[in-house]
Amino acid sequence: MRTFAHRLFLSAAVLLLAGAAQAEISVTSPFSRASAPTAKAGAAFLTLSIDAGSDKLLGGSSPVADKVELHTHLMQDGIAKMRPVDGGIPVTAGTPTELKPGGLHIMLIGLKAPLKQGESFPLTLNFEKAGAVSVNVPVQGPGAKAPMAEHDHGGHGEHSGHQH
Ligand SMILES: [Cu+2]
Repeated sequence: MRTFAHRLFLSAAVLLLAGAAQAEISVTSPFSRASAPTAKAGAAFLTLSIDAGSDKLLGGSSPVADKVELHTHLMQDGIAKMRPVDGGIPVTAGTPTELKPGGLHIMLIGLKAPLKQGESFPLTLNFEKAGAVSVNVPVQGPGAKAPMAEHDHGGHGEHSGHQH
């Protein structure tokens, strides 16, 4: 079980880091959007925070895509365009870094299968100091702009599929 071994390794790594009083990275509110059957790319959004000092997100990997890139949106001639981020995404204590639709995001390039609403996939993020941090990313509706609220697990599932 590669995944299990991987988790054990991560736990051990986290314990070692804690022992050395290293800053700890938190990845919260991850979400992705359902992709069209023919889509070759998808995106993931999440919030990064660190309890002390600073670190930098350098890249990542996921079994659902050939390649994971860090992107941002820039306005060019009045049109929002995606660009790969140069030099990584910094995370500083006290200021959570939000990756969200229309801004910084994690691009999943070369999707191996469509992302389906209600499913989730693993994503490993690589940080300059903290190394690999894994999260599970739930897939929401195609127009989702934010992760589903914690208290909203039942009943309003359809709501996340609407574009407002
Ligand atoms: Cu992108």
